[in-house]
Amino acid sequence: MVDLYPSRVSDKPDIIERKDPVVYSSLSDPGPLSAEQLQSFEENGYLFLEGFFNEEEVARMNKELNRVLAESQDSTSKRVIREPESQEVRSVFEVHKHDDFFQSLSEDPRLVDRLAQLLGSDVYIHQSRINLKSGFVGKEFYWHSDFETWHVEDGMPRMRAISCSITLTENTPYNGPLMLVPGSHKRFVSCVGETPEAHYESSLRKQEYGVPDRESLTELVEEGGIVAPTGPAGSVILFDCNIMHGSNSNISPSPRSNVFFVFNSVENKLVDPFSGQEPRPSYIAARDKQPAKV
Ligand code: 6CS
Ligand code: FE
Repeated sequence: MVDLYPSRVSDKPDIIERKDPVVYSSLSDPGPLSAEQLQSFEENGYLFLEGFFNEEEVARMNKELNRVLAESQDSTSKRVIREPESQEVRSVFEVHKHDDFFQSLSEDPRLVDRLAQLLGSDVYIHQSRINLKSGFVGKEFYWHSDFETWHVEDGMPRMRAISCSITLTENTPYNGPLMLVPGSHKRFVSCVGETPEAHYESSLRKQEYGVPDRESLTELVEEGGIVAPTGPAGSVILFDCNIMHGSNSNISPSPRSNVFFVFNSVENKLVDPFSGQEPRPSYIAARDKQPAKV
């Protein structure tokens, strides 16, 4: 299969145009998102749905989050990723498979219908995780395009996936909220450097390959600026797989936790990774609808 988005193959970075649609359905097709929302997603690469879940739902989600966190603290499961400089839990992967509550959340028709509308097909979960970003110790996520990693390391051929981040704590300017570069989803930054073997073992704690060079990032930010949606717990941020994003570390006392589901189109099945390396384990990237349990 031809590689439409080569990355980590040259020692010079490059910015190329997106070769895929952003919204895969027509604005006039009926669906839960309005034509205005679809247009805004097309243009900016993200949608902020403030207060999407009600208070009762948020309280339940928080309770379940704390349960998963307590279960993970001393766990030796590979699905539990620790912070780069401490043993605090940073992320718990594949919660849509291993946890009944988060499984049913990932199947919530209010979410799935919106994702299917944007992607113009049935969808499945490519990756799920809870990100804890604890107070004082939660470290940053450096700037990156998720698609760059999913393409190179997982073999996701086209840009036809969308991330859905559900905020489980209030997102404030102080606790390391998600930052996005509007419009950057229409350009692909081809990154430099070769992927180390088993890169995920370090990248999920601190990503150092598959990140944009400073000149490209500056160009994207000069064009689109940076936004950091803030709002109450229970808000939803939908963002395109190729939008440039990141977040600062959290030195505030309160956590910034979110649950994160990546919906991929069933028309965009994974192929062999474009790096030529072994695919990452299925708890990070589902290679079919029934990934094996870890
Ligand atoms: O590896 C992944 O799938 C995701 N995690 C990181 C730290 N970067 C790329 C992508 O968002
Ligand atoms: Fe990301």
